[in-house]
Amino acid sequence: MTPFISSRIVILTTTLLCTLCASAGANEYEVAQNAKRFMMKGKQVEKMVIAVGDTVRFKNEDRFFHNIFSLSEIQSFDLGSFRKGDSRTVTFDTAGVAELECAIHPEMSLTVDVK
Ligand SMILES: [Cu+2]
Repeated sequence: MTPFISSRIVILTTTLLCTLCASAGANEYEVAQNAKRFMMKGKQVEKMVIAVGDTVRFKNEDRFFHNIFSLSEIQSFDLGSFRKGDSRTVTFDTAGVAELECAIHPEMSLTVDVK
């Protein structure tokens, strides 16, 4: 095998492995906004622990708009306002703690601990 071909195989293999490890084990969680609370599987949640690379789907189950934003150092975002039945997703790609709030309902907050 020529050095050229073997180095190409190494690059291809590395690329394939990295693609697999990036997708392996990544979970998607659904967090509903219901009665101005964050809910997971029907129970109120104030803090959740996820892994780097996991995605959280936020689904509005209330009859009014919700918004979700984070000013946290690990990940800052603003999902805008979305109506009943609509959802928005966030993939957390940095370890640390993110504090999420709703700009419309200041009493709503959720801590996402990304391990
Ligand atoms: Cu809200």
